[in-house]
Amino acid sequence: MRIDIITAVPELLEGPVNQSILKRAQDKGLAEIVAHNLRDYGQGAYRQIDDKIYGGNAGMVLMVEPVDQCITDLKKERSYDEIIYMTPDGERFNQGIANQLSLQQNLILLCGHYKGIDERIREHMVTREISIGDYVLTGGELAAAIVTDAVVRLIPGVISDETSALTDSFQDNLLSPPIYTRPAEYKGWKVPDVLTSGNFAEIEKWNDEMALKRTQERRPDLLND
Ligand code: 6GU
Repeated sequence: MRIDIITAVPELLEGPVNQSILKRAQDKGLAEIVAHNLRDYGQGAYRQIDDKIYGGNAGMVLMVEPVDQCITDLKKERSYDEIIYMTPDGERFNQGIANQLSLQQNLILLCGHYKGIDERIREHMVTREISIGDYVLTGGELAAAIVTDAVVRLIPGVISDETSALTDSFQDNLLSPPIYTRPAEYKGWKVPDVLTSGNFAEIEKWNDEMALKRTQERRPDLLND
């Protein structure tokens, strides 16, 4: 899978997409994550990429032309399954959307900045709009990093234990049960006996019950989805 991220601030993405599991996924050839600096498509000697909003509102907007040229260049190289604009007024991101996107071959994530982007990009080029939650960020980059992380970790082979992505919280609309590791007792704080019992049927039952209990207590909304 290939993810092209268009941004005015590629530095914001460098850490998140080039460390740890996402780095390993790229080293193994399972994912290719490429940031594109909109400034390279800027206009004139100052490489302008933003301009004042028509109609008087304060603030700057990403211009049509640099974004169009960047996307057009990318489309010459390959076809894209989705061109996703990262925006607080998009569809709220969740595990289901991550699952869907992880099945695609080529994605573009377009990061807005300032007050946003010229609406014509959204009308004519963008195929989907995603928000990561009901709060406002300074730009779409951190949101794009989050979407990239959630999607790439689902690609088969990225996480060493293939089953682990499937047993995540949310994959079955349930939160994870509590988990423990050695020692079985620390400062008198004990691991539940069932987990050290070696009775795998009982352990599985306990895990299922705890997952349900935790979901009922903390996120009852998930049980109604
Ligand atoms: Cl995708 N972008 C921005 N700027 N703010 C957000 C967001 C995206 N999702 C939630 N808040």
